[in-house]
Amino acid sequence: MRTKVGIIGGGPSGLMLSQLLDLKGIDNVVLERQSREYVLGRIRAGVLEHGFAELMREAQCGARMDAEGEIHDGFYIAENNKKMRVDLAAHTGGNSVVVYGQTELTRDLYAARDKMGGTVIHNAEDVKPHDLKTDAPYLTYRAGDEIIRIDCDFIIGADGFHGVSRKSIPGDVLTEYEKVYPFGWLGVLSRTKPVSPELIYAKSPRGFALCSLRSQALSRYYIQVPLSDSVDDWSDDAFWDELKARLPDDVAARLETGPSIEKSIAPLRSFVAEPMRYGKLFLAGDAAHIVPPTGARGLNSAASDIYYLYHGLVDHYLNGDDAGLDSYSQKALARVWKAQRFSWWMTSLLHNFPDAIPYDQKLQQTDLEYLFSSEAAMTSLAENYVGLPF
Ligand code: RFL
Ligand code: PHB
Repeated sequence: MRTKVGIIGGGPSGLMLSQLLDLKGIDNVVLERQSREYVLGRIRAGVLEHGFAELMREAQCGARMDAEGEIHDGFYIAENNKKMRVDLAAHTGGNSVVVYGQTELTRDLYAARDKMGGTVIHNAEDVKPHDLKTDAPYLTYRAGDEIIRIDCDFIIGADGFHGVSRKSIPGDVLTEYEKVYPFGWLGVLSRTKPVSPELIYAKSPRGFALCSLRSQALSRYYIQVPLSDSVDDWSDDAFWDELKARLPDDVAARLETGPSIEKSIAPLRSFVAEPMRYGKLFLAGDAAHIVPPTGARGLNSAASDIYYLYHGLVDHYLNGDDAGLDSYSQKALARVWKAQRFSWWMTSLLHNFPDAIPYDQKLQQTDLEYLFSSEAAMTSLAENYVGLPF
């Protein structure tokens, strides 16, 4: 088989790039290790920044997001039994975010790929990129007993944090920066009415909690838990009790509880791999960088990589200009690091750190007080949360 762009990973990054390239007539193939059902069963992001939503529209996949997603122009930070509102619109010249689940947007991207007759190969085992430093790179994968080869001009590693792409860059070329936090988030999805029309990020002496939503009938809640906890340690009742104990009294009193329809723990980690290009291989999204979910930046950072790559590849194929591809790693990383900084800051502001000394706790308290007393600090939070320009 031969294609122009071989894409490893059929998550949001890989599917979005595939769709955008196809719309420009640039032939590509997506290789996904899992089944479609498995990919659509993962519950992840809920908040999309403006730039991501724009890219969905450019990919001709924005109709359902625009009809069913909710525009949010603010959220709350709760502490000490009080809720304080972050007015995103007022601090960003009217900007906002879209609440629309990653599961739904992935479904929309699959539907768009099907409609255009795009090639997305599922259950592709042992995917391997080869000859990345030559002009004839290729991919292989296994389907049953058969090894299939795909010759490409470029290979895109959009295969998430545990993928094969980053691992195929030699160790002496790649620098990895990592910070592992001493806690995770236990998330619950439930068919209940959300406790608040806008998200609530709650700081509490018992640990962080987040009230989010997927729709007016589907709620998504998270609580900070020690890394040693497992999902089996948390019955639904124990989860609801702990969540209530971390929320302001009036919010806890209104909380509608019900059976969980999904429950999972995600460890919190910050990670960046540099550079994001090795010969004909380009890394994008979680394959190159991940953030703790506190700032809702993960998927949104992936979107800016895809934006730069898409334009770089279009310039290469349609205009014979390689400047965009040559500057990809540098441009993408500049924005990636800003998302890293913001996610680290929001995580540090709102979580309980088991090894914090009283001095650290005072600084954390002061950081929060400063935020709600300074227009400049609030503007900085708001412009990062809605997303810096691509
Ligand atoms: P993905 O989604 O991990 O997709 C990668 C795909 O590659 C496949 N794969 C392989 N395929 C072939 N061969 C291999 N060897 C392969 N290895 C892996 C995988 O099966 C998978 O289908 O990466 P992508 O596309 O870069 O997308 C990144 C986002 O998924 C991620 O950044 C966000 O979910 C992060 N995130 C959030 N981001 C936001 O912007 N806003 C949010 O509100 C938000 N909330 C969250 C989040 C992530 C969370 N978790 C669970 C980590 C909330 C949570 C709880
Ligand atoms: C979510 O709804 O899953 C969500 C929302 C905001 C975050 C992280 C996750 O910061």
